[in-house]
Amino acid sequence: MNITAAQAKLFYVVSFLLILNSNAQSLGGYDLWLGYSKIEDPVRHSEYQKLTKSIFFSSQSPILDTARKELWRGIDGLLGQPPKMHDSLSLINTMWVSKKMNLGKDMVNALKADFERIGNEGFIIKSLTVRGKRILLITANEDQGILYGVFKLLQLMKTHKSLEGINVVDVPKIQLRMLNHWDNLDRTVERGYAGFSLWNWQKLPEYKDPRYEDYARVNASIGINATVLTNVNANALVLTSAYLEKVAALAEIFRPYGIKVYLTARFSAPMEIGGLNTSDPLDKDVINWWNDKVEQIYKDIPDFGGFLVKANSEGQPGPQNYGRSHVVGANMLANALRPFKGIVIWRAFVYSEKDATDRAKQAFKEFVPYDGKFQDNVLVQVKNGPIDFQPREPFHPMFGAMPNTPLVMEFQITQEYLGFSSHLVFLPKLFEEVLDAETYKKGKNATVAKVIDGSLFNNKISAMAGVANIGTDLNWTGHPFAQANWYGYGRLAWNPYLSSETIAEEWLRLTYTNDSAFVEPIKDLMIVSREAVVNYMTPLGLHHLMDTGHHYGPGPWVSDLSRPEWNPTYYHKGDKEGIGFDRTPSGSDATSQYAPEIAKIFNTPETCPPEYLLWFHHLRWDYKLKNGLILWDAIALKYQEGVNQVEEMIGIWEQIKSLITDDQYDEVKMLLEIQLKEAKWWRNACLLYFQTFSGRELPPGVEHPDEKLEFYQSLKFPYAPGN
Ligand code: GCW
Repeated sequence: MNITAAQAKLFYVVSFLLILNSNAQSLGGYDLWLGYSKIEDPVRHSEYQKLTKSIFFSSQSPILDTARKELWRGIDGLLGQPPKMHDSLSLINTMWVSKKMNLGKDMVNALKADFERIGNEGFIIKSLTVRGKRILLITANEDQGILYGVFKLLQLMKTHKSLEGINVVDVPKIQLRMLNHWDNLDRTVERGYAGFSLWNWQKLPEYKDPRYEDYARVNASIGINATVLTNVNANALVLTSAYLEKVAALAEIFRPYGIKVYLTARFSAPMEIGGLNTSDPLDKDVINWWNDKVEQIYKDIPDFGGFLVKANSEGQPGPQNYGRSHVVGANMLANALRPFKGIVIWRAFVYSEKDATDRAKQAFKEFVPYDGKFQDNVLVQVKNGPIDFQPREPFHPMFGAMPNTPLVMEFQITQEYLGFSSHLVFLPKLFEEVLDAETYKKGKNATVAKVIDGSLFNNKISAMAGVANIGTDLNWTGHPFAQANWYGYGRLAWNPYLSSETIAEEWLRLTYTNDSAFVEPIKDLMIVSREAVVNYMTPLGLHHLMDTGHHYGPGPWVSDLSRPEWNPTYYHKGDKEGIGFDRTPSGSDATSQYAPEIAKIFNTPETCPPEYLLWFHHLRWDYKLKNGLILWDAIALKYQEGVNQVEEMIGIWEQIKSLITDDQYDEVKMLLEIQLKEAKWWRNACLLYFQTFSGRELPPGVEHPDEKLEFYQSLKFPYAPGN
């Protein structure tokens, strides 16, 4: 090495160290689970080095280019030196990355069964012997499969998995794996707790923030292939030419990552931006307007995905404004999109202030009779539970009740009712509980996951949607552990049968370290976190006790809102006698919307799982639970248990201090302290309030509140985010 080269190397090393240093201080978390730092384990390092010494990778498309770039970047980082990549195949290649069409006949024949399984998006990673030489093969039918295969390989390497004899055949079980952004055109994010919207509409289309590509890359790494850019409380302006140009710019950036763009369609757009005097879906001019609009969109965005629509829900306009049904409205849009293979996703989140029956029953009542009446490019999107993204709800009874309509699962990744981005709550535990729930439609073993992936009723199209928790915060999600919810959502959209433990472990290894002294205890912390939030907010089936509007903190006493079902008192129905919502046949009869096998279990308090007890029953304060406690004591002890669980989480976190950087440690520690303070706030406020009905003392083991009820009731949060 001559002097200049040595100097250059020194300069490189020094600047690299400087970057590392500044990363730790100011860019902590930006890389999410995709940081590629050098693998220290010498055994794995040398194994991977041998396998990736010479890579054949012929790329002839934008998506393959993306895959190739990622592979290069990953190996360069993980092994500390860039790989040699070749466009043409030779026997020196130790690794082949190639689509099926570029493989030899013999190999295609040998892998025939696998190729038949993996469809357009699946992939194969295999260790093979070709003419006496070991090679590592990544192959797929289509480009997108190669991209996912590359990400998978890099994840395996990052988590130090041996690639000797590897044989992975993986295919997504759900076709559309979507994010729903509730992002407004002014860049505020409804229920967003991680800064502002990523989409800088003001500077688009010319200014393409590099973060857009980072966003696409991260999503592709977990298999997300669709994104709805705008809020379901929609603004018609996004459908004007000026905005569509901007949408097209984003679509172009996302395309090489296999991600399609969707928009929310405001039903009154023909009037608001089209100059018509009606938006009646049966009006000829309205139909023509949408047809022209869709044609215009596809001119700019040839692979545009379609529309997501919130109609006649919480004041949004819809077909019912003209006396037409959801079916008529959805099918009108579906007709406009069909020639371009676009789809309509119509939300079932409806409840009317004019319907005095139980809100939990309304979506089912309104939508189930429409089963089979929607066009085949319409999907109906249903929230996981019948009320609204509570810490715990039973699964929505619509799942399983509409065999002839593809239903989209809507999960909320952003923590509207779960402590915003201040509380550590690992949501895959919640998602898993819903997906694993038994519907008893078509007999046993008919889980919600099977409804969603289309396997139970043989639906031709399947989808899952997650309301994004992403914003302009440096680490994207506010709480570092909220990244795990984004990651975990993507993994479950790919495979709704994965366990939350598996997901937690993957994420921890990819994000923090492979050291099991860290991974094992923190995995336990994550798993317990979901039950903790249920316990300190809404134990034993209580729900919607959050303070009004912003949903931050407890407000179980709120009873003065214009719509009855916006009041927490509507949900807990606490009185001198007892507490809980009677949804059995003697009450609202919501249980009859479930299969008889389940209704039977829910209908009697003795058989109802304790976690849903007060969801389905109004019980006396001295009702005796199976565990021997009277209801009042059980509620109080659950609130205390939630607080104790957060204390345990802090204890676990303190134990791993030496295993991560100070910045990483401190950030989560501070947030956990907030969580503890707020868990106590929840316990105190709710117990003091419910005590005004029960008139009973707190049982031993429950800490006494340090303030009076009036104090908690006087707290106001005019600037709580996301509202
Ligand atoms: O939970 C409610 C939220 C609203 C949201 C609505 C919905 C986008 O509080 O902010 O609106 O659900 O899902 O449409």
